Amino acid sequence: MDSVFQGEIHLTRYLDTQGQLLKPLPDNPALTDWLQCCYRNMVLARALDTKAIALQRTGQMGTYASMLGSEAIDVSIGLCMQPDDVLVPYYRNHASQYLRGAAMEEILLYWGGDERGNACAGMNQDFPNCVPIATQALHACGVASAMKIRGEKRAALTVCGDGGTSKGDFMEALNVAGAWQLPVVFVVNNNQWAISVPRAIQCGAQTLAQKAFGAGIRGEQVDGNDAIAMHEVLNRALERARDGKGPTLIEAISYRLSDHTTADDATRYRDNEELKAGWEREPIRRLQGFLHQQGWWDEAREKAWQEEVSQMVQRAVDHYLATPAQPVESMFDHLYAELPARLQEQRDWAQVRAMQGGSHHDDA
Ligand SMILES: Cc1ncc(C[n+]2csc(CCOP(=O)(O)OP(=O)(O)O)c2C)c(N)n1
Ligand SMILES: [Mg+2]
Repeated sequence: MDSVFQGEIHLTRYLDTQGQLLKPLPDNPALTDWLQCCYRNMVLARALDTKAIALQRTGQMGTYASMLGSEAIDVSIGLCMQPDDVLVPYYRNHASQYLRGAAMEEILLYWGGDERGNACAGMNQDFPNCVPIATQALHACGVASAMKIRGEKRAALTVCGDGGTSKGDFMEALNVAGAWQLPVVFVVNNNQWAISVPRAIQCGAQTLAQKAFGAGIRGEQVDGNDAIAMHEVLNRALERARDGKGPTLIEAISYRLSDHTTADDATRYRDNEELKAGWEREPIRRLQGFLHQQGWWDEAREKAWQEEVSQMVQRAVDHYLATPAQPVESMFDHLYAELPARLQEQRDWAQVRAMQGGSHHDDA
């Protein structure tokens, strides 16, 4: 028998868990500034995340999907994409959205159930949050097709979780991206859990990145807790896409340090030892260790930045809490360009009932 196909998946990693370099830094003079900027935004992301959970726990916000543990992935995406690339996110990319122009108070508004948070002026052509698993992978292929047809030097980047890679939508998206050689980058945030389903029983393949082979596209793994590695792998994939060299699937290995969402309690299905091991690998302490060793960050800067960050987040929270609720009929307003008559009728009814101060409980 002749071997007709060989495939290999490479893992990119620069930092060990303490932030020690495992190999020489890439030769890139801009990296010093980039890594400091990345670190500052990872700290900001964590502060926003902590506050968002506190708001939900105190009844001031709705169900929230934490980004605890995926800060290096989300911030690197936000910093590596060009403004005219298009982000097609899932429900855990708040830091990427913030860096691409969403205000923190808008992010809070969305999770507070207010659609205005999903239509931020600063987000340009980026897509809103996608909650139905993996459907966004196909939307990103549509965006990338348009870019290709127009001959534009842009890329679409979409994110999903490890569980999302089991959906037909994901496999169909990889297939069309390969068949049409689309300028799209698929980032899989492999945080090892899909609610209560662990990665080990999610898929029989050794890596999720090798799903790329079936579609004829590039696939690779990266340590998603290592910002230096994320920077390299994302830039390479985005440049290839913009240069017409085709799509890439990036499996970013991370760990979900939080519950799935605030509606979940992971202690019911997850071993505490595993969580403790996850904290040993977390991205912020790792990058902080590295920056300290290089003399690019110190205690004084850390203290000043922590203070600034808590003020920034508090300002966003104040703004969010002071935003008057939308009228009840606004729930119909982002569904159709032109509302069908039946829904228009319901909208009118809701408006009248709200003006009368009624609720759905008091009549039939
Ligand atoms: C089509 C669809 N099916 C089921 C769900 C319910 N659901 C929400 S999150 C989730 C698990 C996703 O896990 P993963 O893809 O690993 O992403 P993570 O949340 O871990 O980042 C499921 C099944 C959904 N939102 N959409
Ligand atoms: Mg997951």
